[in-house]
Amino acid sequence: MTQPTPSLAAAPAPQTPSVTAADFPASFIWGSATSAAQIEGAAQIDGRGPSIWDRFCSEPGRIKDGSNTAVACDHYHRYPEDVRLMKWLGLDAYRFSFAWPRLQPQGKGAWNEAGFDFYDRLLDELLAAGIAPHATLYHWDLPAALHDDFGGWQSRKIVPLFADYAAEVARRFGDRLASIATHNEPWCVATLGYETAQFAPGITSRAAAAQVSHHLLLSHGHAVQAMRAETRTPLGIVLNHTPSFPAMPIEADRLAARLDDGLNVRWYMDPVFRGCYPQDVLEHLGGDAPRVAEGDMAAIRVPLDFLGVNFYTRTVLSTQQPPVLAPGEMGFTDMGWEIYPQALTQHLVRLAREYCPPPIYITENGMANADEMVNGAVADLPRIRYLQAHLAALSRAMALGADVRGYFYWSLLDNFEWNSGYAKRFGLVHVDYASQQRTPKHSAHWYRDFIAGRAAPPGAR
Ligand code: GCO
Repeated sequence: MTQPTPSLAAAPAPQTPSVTAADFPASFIWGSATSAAQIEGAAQIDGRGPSIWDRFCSEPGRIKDGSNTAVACDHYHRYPEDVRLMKWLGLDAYRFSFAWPRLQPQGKGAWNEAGFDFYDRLLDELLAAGIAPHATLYHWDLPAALHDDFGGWQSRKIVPLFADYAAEVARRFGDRLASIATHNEPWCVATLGYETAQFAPGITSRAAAAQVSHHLLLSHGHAVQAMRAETRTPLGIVLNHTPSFPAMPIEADRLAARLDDGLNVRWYMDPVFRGCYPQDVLEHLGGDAPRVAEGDMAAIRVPLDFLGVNFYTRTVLSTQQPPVLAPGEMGFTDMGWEIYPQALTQHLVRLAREYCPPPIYITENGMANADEMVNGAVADLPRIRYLQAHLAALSRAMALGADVRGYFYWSLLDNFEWNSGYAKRFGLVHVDYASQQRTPKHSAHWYRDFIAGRAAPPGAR
């Protein structure tokens, strides 16, 4: 069945947003997010094993500015200062990821106690500051040994290993974590890592990418099951959703948008919440479709406590030559991504209607901006506008029935933006990589004031 996809012509015009935190429920969680490989540094310290991203960075031409993750924001050593920044911001919650190669350098076998000690200290610091830690198990830094041994995510052998790692984290830290997500953006891992080679490990095979996506999903199901035996903390998965729009109200563009939606959204939502892959995408993949064993789909469709949605932009699909481009009425970010907040409203409402998902967290939303430090200040007005517009769009979605419980701005700090290196800045806080000095941008002040305007909790009224 072909679902109607909204056309550009029908899209509502951007509105002037005027939302405040008091417009959200008092229990709504305000946070910010990071990931291990992007901020920690200390790549060869205290027994951490190499990851596929360390490897990828060392291959000439892979990272636009030739940089690597060896030092990044040096968060491994500066985490107390970073937690102080979070407290100054007034955050309720912080989303971070565990580096698997720091906890288990070979991806199997011995655990690295120095790695567990680091996260132990980080969690203590967060909890002492009254900030709830939301963890992700896999934000792309696969232990390189697993790739060398059997091709990493390409092999089914990784599934029980990931479940073991998940269970160990849940056993050690479950009681101090506010939530655990298995994977971050499996679409990026599979497609950018194994089909387009933009990300580690840099492979170009559609069949490999499809098989990787299945192993990621299967490992999610097995990991959730393994963690349930160890902890009562809420468990879920984080998916990146970039809604697909036809450029013109013509059949060819609609079909292109429908397929793009299948590859990005439904390929992950359908197995997780319905226990099947979408038929149209299976047909599109043909002989490249993944091998699925009996029982896999039931294992993937494990009950979840939350769904994390990462939303940045939309994709406009055009079959014309030359292609019809996204109009960008609200402009484009420094990544070249169109700013289109109304797709967030539309998409969250659609998810609620089509999937009845568990409570949703916006686990990432934010923009890269060509920030400049002038006289010690970063006046990042475009980021403030982006935030305002997306929070207004989120509030509209909630008024229309989307059950969203929290919002995490991406990112707390400027950091290693994968194959863009350090050239793209997403942070609320500016990082001078030479001195490691942190400077809150104007957007950080704005977000701080915004959060401070929240509704008082019922007991405090
Ligand atoms: C993600 C990425 C982040 C990126 C951000 C901006 O989860 O999408 O993991 O690490 O930095 O999305 O591209």
